Amino acid sequence: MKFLVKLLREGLGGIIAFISWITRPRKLKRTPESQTAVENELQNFALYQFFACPFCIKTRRALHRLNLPMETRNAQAGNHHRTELQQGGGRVKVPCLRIDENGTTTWMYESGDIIQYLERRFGAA
Ligand SMILES: N[C@@H](CCC(=O)N[C@@H](CS)C(=O)NCC(=O)O)C(=O)O
Repeated sequence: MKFLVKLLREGLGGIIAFISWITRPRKLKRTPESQTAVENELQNFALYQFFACPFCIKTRRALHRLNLPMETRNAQAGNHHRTELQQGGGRVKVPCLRIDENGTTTWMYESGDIIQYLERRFGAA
């Protein structure tokens, strides 16, 4: 039964991920210099996520729209990124944005908060 629920959830998530992929929004355009500067900043960022989680799909969609090619880390069971998330952030909940800046690591949970933060920091002024 548990297996069936997992299969259904992941199947549905896969369909949502596919629909989201074929209806991807247009990417924000920056000058090449400004895009390079943004990508340098993104070296300090990573998104812990599951491929088929609807909240992660929503967040990845925002990354695409904001033209933020950020590293994504799979936090599914059995993956070492899950342990990092549990130990660093304090819980396994995705999406979670990890920001390593000025010698501090911030673990930001909640898709709405992550998207709002990225829009404020990297969105069009
Ligand atoms: N309100 C949260 C919901 C996130 C959420 O429920 N994520 C699920 C995966 S779809 C999760 O991490 N579940 C694991 C758990 O709760 O332990 C958001 O918008 O980010």
